[in-house]
Amino acid sequence: MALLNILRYPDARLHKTAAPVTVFDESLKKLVRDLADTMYAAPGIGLAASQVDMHKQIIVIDVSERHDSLVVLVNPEIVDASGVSDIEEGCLSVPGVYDIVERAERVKVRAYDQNGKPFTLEAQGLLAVCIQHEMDHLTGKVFVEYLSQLKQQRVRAKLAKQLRKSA
Ligand code: K1U
Ligand code: ZN
Repeated sequence: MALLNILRYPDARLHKTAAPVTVFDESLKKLVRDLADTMYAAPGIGLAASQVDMHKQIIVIDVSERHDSLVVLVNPEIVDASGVSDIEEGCLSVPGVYDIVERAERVKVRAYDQNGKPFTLEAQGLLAVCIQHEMDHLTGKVFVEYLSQLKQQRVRAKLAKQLRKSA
């Protein structure tokens, strides 16, 4: 089991765009296992490869209480979205910050699993919000960037204080 280092906002590497996966090999399966182990250990309900400085289109999510429903999305694409959700979000790259972002309530996602098998997933509620949050990471967007400038300034000040305390 390997736990990966999660980048902290405002690290510039969080703003890189992830490339599609083209080869479904053993190293991809290992990265998926490491991402899942890192997510469960954090603990979190989702993790995008971008957050561990691996700029490939890979996401792991598990919103179950028993940690027994891992969803792996490789090269995900939202093909349908509807409704409006206002679930409070957190982010392992922005520890201690929670806020509401307007997202679609339901999404239909097309993706591949770690073996290269294509599938379609229909999600709603927290799973749908988590998928949208993690897909934003793949395009270099962090959820706090949806917040007002004032809130973003406060987030940066809070994170800078956390950093000073831990130094
Ligand atoms: O950093 C991330 O992208 C993961 C993030 C995912 C997420 C959470 C809530 C709404 C949208 C996306 C997290 O997992 S933050 C931690 C968290 O939510 C949590 C931690 C422990 C137990 C339950 C939830
Ligand atoms: Zn996040």
